[in-house]
Formats: sequence, C-alpha cells, structure tokens
Amino acid sequence: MNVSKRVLSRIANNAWWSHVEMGPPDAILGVTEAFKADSNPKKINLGVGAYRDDQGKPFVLPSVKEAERQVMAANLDKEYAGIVGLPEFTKLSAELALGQNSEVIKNKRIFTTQSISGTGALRIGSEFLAKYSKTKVIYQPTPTWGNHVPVFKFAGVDVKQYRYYDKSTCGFDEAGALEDIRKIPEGSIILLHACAHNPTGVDPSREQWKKISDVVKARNLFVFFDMAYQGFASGDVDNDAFAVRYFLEQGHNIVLAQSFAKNMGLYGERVGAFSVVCKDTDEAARVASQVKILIRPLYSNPPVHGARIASRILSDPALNKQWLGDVKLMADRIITMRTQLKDLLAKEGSTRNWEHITNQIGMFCFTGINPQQVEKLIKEHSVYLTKDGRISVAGISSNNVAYLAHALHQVTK
Ligand code: KET
Repeated sequence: MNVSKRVLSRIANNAWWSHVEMGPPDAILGVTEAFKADSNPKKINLGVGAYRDDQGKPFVLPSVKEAERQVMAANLDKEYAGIVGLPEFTKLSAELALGQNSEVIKNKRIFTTQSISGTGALRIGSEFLAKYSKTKVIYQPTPTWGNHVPVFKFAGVDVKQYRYYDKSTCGFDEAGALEDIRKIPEGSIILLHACAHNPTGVDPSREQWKKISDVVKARNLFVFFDMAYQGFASGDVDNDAFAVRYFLEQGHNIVLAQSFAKNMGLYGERVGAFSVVCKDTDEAARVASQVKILIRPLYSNPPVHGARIASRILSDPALNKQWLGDVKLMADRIITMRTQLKDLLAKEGSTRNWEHITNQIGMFCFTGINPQQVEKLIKEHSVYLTKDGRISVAGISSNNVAYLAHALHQVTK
C-alpha cells in the first residue's frame, strides 16, 4: 500500500491516530502510578518528592491553613489576574530569593512573572531563551532532574551536560565540574540547581560556589538558576539562597525559576515565579513585554488562589514566622529520618558505606544502588523509587523506616 492509500484507509476506518505509538510512563510520576496499583499493605512510595508527615500523610502546613483561612475570609472575587500574575506575589517572591536589601530590586532591574509552579517557570524561561539567547544551548549537570531535559528540548534549546556528581565519593565532583565548565563555549547557558540538588542531594560548598562563579564569569556563560527547594536544604530560606545572591553580587545577570510546591507544600496549587535580572530598568521593561507575549498564548494568565496564600505568608510578619518554623520542622524531620535509616542499616548488619545518607541534603537521597537492586526493591519489597536509585527521604516515616532499612539491606547484601 502506498502512503496516500494507507492514510486514506485510516481515515476510512476513523483511525486517525493509528500511527501514534505507546509512550513510556514518566520516570518520576510513573512511579506513583505503579505504587497505587500495588496491593501490598507494606508498600512505600519514595518516588516523587512530596513531603509526608511522620504518619506518612500529605502535610498541609499550619501556616498555609491559616493563610488560606484569611484569604477565604477576605471574600475576594475570581477575576482574571494579569498575564504576569499578582503583583504583590511576584514582588514578594523576588524578595524571598534575592533578599530584602537586594541591589537588583532597589534599582528595579528585575522582572518577575508568576508561573505555573517551578516547571512552568522553567518552561517560560526555556521559551524566552529559545527566542532571545545567542546560542540556544544549555549545559545541565549530570545527573539532573529528569524533566529538565524535555523542558528545554521541547522549547528548542539544545541540551548538553557537565559533570557534577562523583560516584566514588557520592559527593560533588569539583574537579570534573570545573574542568567541563571551562570548556563550555562562550555565551552558552548553564543550568545550576540553587540548593538541594535533585536527584543527588549534593550541593557545592560556599567555597566551591565561588569557584563556579569565577569559571562561569571567565567563560562568559549565562546562568539559569532553578530554585525548587529554598528552605529544604538547611531549613533556612536565606541560607539556601546563598548561591543566587552570591552570583548577583558577582555581577552575573541571571534568570531564576522558583517553586512554592515544596517549601509551602502548595504542590497542586501550582505556585511559582520566573525572574529575569537585567542591566537596567529599561531592559527589564522590554524583557517583560516579550515574556508577556510568550505567556499569553500558552495559558493566558495564572491561577490566583495559591498565589494569594503565598502572598499572605510572605507579607504578614506573624504568618511568615510561623511558615519559617514549618519549613524548619519539615527539614528537621527529613534529617531525623536520614539518621534513623543509616543507623538501622547498620543494625541490619549492612557493611556497605551509607555515610552519604546523612551527608546529602534536601528531600532526596541518591542511594547509589544499581538498577537491578532498584527493581528488586520494587518487585520483592514494594518499595517504590526512581530507576536511578533516588529515594525521597520525605516519604520515610517512623512507621516504615525499619521496613525500608531491612529491604535495602536485603537487596544490597
Ligand atoms: N525543579 C526541580 C529541580 C524539581 O525537582 C522539581 C520537582 C521542579 C523544578 C518542579 O516542581 P513544580 O511542582 O513544578 O514546582 N520535582 C519533583 C516532582 C516532579 O518530578 O514533578 C521530583 O523530582 O520528584
């Protein structure tokens, strides 16, 4: 059958999509789908990075509950927001990332738009760079969050890699990273995880950030910061903003994706922000006009409810204080689970080195187990995780940590 005959017979059968092949499940969200289908009562989902309380339940932050109550009590209307979202929210987001005393904010050389959470911020950024950056190539760390690759590729930005993680030390590969970054062609874009690197849980030290900044400057690279975990690395939002603020002090004009999914637990509300730091106010205004033109045909304007909650938390001093306490509580529970898991593995009799469980930070632990061991954990123990051996420590609780340690030991001994 020639091509046109085949097309005609498809149309005749009303089979418009017979040529569409079955795609693979998502590397992270597909894990949740598999978990839901498992009937083992002991099953554990350590796939997606979503915080759970010590009963293993999704956690609505007390500060968020109170902010939401206030939003509801204000009895606001449901009008459309502007294309770039709620002005109060975007101002407060930028201040959270850059700090209250930021020179960039004072000189009004930043443009911020609300976004559909962190993913949406990355996507707006990728569309903007695909249209306006000189090289249209982004260098990402190996490994990186799985979705970073398609976000940029689908927008038409070519994705390349630089070394980041050293398997032998389960730590940051300083020499490898600096060597690779030194070879990146001038004018290219480099993606940096601002804090709590996903999936490795390994961040550069302050000294190492300084070295990265120097090399990035020497190569004249453009920096895209993804900050999806502000507060989750150290429990302190200012501490976790170190890299972003340092790069700005050093004169880099960056773009920044922020997510409030994790640090406010607003996952399904899709609250985020995308910022472009510019040379001056005039440049910021021109950039703003073009970003609006990109957003309008994508989703027109963002949802308001979550951004109203976040704005309350970021603007009301009492709520803000409560929220910082909530963030610390989440970060601390994760740290406790890391220690317990490591100790219980030793109790199981594991002779492997598990130091990295407590050395790594943020929501994830990059366990270092291989794909066969991952498969065994899933098939034989109903412990669900991503294929790269990443576990979401936020999914571990007092009730399942011993079972997890036992299962991990069984597949690694
Ligand atoms: N950046 C990074 C580094 C990241 O890990 C996530 C989410 C996002 C951005 C986007 O989050 P959003 O919900 O769009 O604000 N990561 C977790 C969830 C996911 O994969 O969607 C995860 O890695 O499990």
